[in-house]
Amino acid sequence: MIEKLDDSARAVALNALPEWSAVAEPDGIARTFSFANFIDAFGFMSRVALLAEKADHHPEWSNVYNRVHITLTTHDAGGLSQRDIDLAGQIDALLTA
Ligand code: H2B
Repeated sequence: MIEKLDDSARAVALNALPEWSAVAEPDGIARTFSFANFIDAFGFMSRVALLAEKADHHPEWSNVYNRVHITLTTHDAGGLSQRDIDLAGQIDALLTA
């Protein structure tokens, strides 16, 4: 069973993910991404979808034209877990690749 991160683990993890913010409802982390247009945003979502499926860990997200808002939370843990931190790092890496 995957566990929620404790306060000190959260602090360390968020420090390493400066573009992400802690959110309370659901308990997780969130980031908004902006692109030049809808096609670039949707292409990014496709790449995130492949990462999510590979990890069996799926985002809560929305898309409006060129923006993608992603919240990562772990339903099985009832809140923020290491799976969210790992997926956030992989998502960030898509943008620097
Ligand atoms: N995604 C997220 N965000 N949290 C989960 O707890 C989760 C998931 N659990 N994707 C996975 C699927 C689980 O339901 C399957 C059965 O492994």
